[in-house]
Amino acid sequence: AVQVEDDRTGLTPETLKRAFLDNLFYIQGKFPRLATQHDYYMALAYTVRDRLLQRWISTAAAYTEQGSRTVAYLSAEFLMGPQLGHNLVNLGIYDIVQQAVADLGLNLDELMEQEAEPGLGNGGLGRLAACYLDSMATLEVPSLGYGIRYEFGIFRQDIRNGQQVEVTDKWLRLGNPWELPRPEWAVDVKLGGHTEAYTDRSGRYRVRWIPYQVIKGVPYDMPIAGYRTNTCNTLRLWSAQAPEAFDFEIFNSGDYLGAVQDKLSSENLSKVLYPNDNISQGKRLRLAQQIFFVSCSLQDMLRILARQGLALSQFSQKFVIQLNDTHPAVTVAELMRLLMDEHGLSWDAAWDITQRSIAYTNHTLMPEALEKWPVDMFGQLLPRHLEIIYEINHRFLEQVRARFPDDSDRLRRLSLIDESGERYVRMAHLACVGSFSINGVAALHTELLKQDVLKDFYELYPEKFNSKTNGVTPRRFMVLSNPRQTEMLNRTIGDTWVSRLDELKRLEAKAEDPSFQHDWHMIKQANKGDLANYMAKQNGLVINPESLFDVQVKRIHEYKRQHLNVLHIITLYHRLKASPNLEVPPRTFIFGGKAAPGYHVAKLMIRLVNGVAEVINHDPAMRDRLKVVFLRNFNVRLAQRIYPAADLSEQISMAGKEASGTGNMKFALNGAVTIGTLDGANVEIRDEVGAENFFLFGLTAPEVYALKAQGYNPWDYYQGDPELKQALDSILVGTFSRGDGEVFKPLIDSLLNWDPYLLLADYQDYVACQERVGQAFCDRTHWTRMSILNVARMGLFSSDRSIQDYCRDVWRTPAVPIELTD
Ligand code: 26Y
Repeated sequence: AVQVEDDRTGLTPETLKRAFLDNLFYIQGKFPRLATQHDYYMALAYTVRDRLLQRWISTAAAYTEQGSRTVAYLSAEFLMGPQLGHNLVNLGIYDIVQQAVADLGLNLDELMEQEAEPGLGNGGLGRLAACYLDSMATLEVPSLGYGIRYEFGIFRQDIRNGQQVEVTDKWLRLGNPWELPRPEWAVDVKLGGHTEAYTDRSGRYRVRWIPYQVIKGVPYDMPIAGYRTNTCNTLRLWSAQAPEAFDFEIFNSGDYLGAVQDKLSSENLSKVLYPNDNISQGKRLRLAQQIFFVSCSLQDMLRILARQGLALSQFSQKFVIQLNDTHPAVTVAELMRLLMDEHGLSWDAAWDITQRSIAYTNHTLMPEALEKWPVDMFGQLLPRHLEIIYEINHRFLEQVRARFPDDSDRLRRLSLIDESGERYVRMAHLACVGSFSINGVAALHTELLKQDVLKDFYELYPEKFNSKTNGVTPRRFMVLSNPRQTEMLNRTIGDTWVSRLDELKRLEAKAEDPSFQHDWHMIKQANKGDLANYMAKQNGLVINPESLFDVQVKRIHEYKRQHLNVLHIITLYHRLKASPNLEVPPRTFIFGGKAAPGYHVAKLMIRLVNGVAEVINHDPAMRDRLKVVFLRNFNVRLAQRIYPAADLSEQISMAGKEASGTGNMKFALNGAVTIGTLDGANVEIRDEVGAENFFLFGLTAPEVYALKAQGYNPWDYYQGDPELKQALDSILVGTFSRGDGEVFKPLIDSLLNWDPYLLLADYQDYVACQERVGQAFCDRTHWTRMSILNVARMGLFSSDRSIQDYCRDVWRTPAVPIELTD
């Protein structure tokens, strides 16, 4: 018999080409003469999506039939990055598709460039959620990601006159082939209004919420394919719409324009991602976004439970809800409300389910990032939830009082309501009380939570606390982004490391092998050459690929201390001006990252990098010695270009401030050596790679606290170190702002008078450490060996390991292998 491959599932080159041209014709409505590169991208995306759908449907069928225990990962952010390439990798069809499009005279890289990346997150927290979805699918763990389908993701960053300019991210403009709208599963979310008590037919006290407004949430599903498994999980993102019924009433009352107006304000809810990272501003719309996606998601879970014929009492067996920080913490009150008010459960029954179902991950030690909502605002938007929170608090404080009699101070500290001034609802406290598990994202971070930020909760519930060190997916951050290193790894140790990253250990045997070292070095050089070409195009600079690529890419924040890096650059510049024969390797300093639009000091830091770049890059004496590059619009796509080309990874936050970091892991996995403080996961990275393969500097977290307690005076350091003084003075007099002595004054004043992140205290040690980096880089064999060993010892930092830890210790979710049905 003749075998005919189905056009929607077949994987031979001939079938792929036929499917591709078919989609170009029937979905894009184009033929080759008229098609744009974007049309071709769309045709290819649909071709890939068809192949995902087969897995997606089989997966959904299996979970439904088996009633599989499922992780509901609730996150206000999913920083997914471009989907086409990643899906090709996970489906195992990258090479064959590359060949198929080449046969049609097209270039896969160019097509991938057409995709607008879903930038539905700010930074680490959102990207972590995306890595975890990849790992859950790869490990065949049933999971549903729940979040918001922001119409505008994180803004695009332009640089004009050295300054950040924000441009709206219209990522949906040309359509999104990676989503399926599911209007049949839309749900209503109530906002505002008031509550009424009543007695139901059986004489029970009940509460009814009469909302001011109802908003419809429509789910859009994205497929999440595991790496070479049949599993294809779902990311379900909610889009806000005005409900039809609501329009209808106003239409009938004749207020047509008013109706359209109301529709707009409803749809505002999912309009834009708040661009703040690690700073909470207490905005009403942000709280509305949180209840919106939480309520939609919980209602969706209850629908799934019912459809599978399971009872409410089985909720916590069917689902485990992971809260990605406190952004979805209102889950605790909303689940209580749904179970009691909408499904008639008693308080005790509802509380039992709630508190068995929810687990909470904390991602920050920054006090200003801990979310708290003014009680008035909260009550106006969520009157019923405020009542429930008061009741939870009442019962909770009773327990505390029983455990710690006569400790009113402790009660005040633990209360869900901050009553020290204006009254606030403390979302981290709500999350702690309502969950069975509380975790930090690196060993040091979890310890600091226990000793400091959540100390009182630790004393109350030590059994809830656990640590889960973050991880990153090697599929996106190695296989897709660094094909050269991937190929070399495959050639050396086979290709099973992609889903068993600890197998990289086997590279250690090669670390001393001169021919292996040579090949390793050549790969890094080729990757640096690619990035140099990109920088030539973007920044108009001629970059020497032999120079040390010294890279700091991450959100711009004072605690991350990009300006400490700048102080080192200025110091090096002054040294080279004073001693032109100084023996230091040529360096290219590369920066990238966005500043929150309202964070003025962070924006000044960007301006300072660009000001220093302008002076150094135009100084003929610095040619072939120093270059400074600020790469605009750091996003997932750009990150994938940068990590493979880095020699040195800058992880220089003040100890005790960076919860974990994940960029640190991506750099090391790509063979960069780290210069860093003992902060976040740096501690564990150093333990793994060995102290001799890591450049450590700076105060430790306990030393930071001690210095602050003893009274820190930055002025002493300024006066005591001529090079530091010279660096700061040169900024102040306008050397890097075309003679303008005002521009950077707020930045320098803050350093000299306050310096909350101890830049001046760490400066000397940092500069000395950078000298050792420079010397080490000059010994190519030594440097290459360090690079190899960093990669070989990165096994622990796969997000697969993190997810296995969550599954074992928190979720108790068995894997569910999927068989393909057609
Ligand atoms: C309150 C709200 C405006 C807010 C929005 C975003 C608060 C925080 C954030 C984002 C936080 C974040 O990205 N935290 C990072 O999480 C990573 C993943 O765990 C850590 O690696 C990183 O150290 C931490 O800063």
